[in-house]
Amino acid sequence: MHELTKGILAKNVRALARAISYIEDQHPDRLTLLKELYPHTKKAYKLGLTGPPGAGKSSIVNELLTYLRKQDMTVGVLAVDPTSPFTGGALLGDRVRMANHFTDPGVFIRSMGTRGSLGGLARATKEAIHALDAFGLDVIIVETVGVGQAELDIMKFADSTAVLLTPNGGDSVQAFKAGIMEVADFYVINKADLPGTDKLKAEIEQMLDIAKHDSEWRPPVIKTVSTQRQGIDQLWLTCNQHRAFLRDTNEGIGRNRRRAEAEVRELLHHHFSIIIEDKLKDASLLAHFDQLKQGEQSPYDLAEKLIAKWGMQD
Ligand SMILES: Nc1nc2c(ncn2[C@@H]2O[C@H](COP(=O)(O)OP(=O)(O)OP(=O)(O)O)[C@@H](O)[C@H]2O)c(=O)[nH]1
Ligand SMILES: [Mg+2]
Repeated sequence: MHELTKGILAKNVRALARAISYIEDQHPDRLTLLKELYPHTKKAYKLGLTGPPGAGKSSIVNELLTYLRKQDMTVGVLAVDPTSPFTGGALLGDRVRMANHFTDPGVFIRSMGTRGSLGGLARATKEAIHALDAFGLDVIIVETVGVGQAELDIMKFADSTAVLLTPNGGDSVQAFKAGIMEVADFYVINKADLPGTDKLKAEIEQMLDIAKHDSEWRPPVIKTVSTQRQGIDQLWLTCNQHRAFLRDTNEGIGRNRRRAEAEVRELLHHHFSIIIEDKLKDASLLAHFDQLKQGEQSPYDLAEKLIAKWGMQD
């Protein structure tokens, strides 16, 4: 067994941090670690929290941490920012927002940015989730900013996905456009102390009226004021209700299966794209690309030729 696997199973925080760096950097031991850790995963409840910049995600996470720690639950937080080059330590904002929890041994907080996440932040994030899960945390919270495709990919790996909106953001319509309805298991209207909260709630409920969603689960819309610690108990109650829904219906099994399948697909895509990038480094290809430039060969012919040359035709 790998030293870091042993460390993680023995609840050594440094081993966990190192393993996540291995995952981000695609260290040669990465797959060995993931294989060894996998049988020890699946116990944690994974909550994804996404929403526009400044919606109060970190503030909510901070309050949730306080709430869960009072109930003696251990919690891991991955703060994922696809727009940030920072990784490894913690982003400044998260450090400020979650300051009280950084020294708590029952809490593990890690920021992940694009730098260092070779092969994609979404991949690195869900592999990091596996590591946190194997470490034995009760709850894993993944905070991602924005509602772009990268975040949606990340959110597919949560048990429950909460979409955070604010009444002042004017972001509701935008969020719905980005396909967020597909991933939202519930909505959190944060900054409910600001005007426009009821209007936003009505808008979301209206969307839900016409949208297709699981017949047994209509995504609830809850209100929070994270700066006043309001609604955090309701948020956790909603998490538990959704968790029970997953457990008591086939939806949970279906999701796990889809997740595992997606992960295999991604690993294969990743594997083959590396092979192709490697082959493309071949210097003899330069002449071909020159021909393309001069219009002597079409991209279609060249792609076909290379596929045949590499023996990759089906
Ligand atoms: N009025 C009000 N302000 C809030 C509330 N929750 C958070 N804020 C403020 O909103 C700002 C952004 O909060 P963050 O928790 O950093 O938001 P975030 O979504 O994590 O931001 P990014 O990670 O930068 O995308 C801070 O100044 C908070 O004090 C709330 O319930 N009401
Ligand atoms: Mg934040």
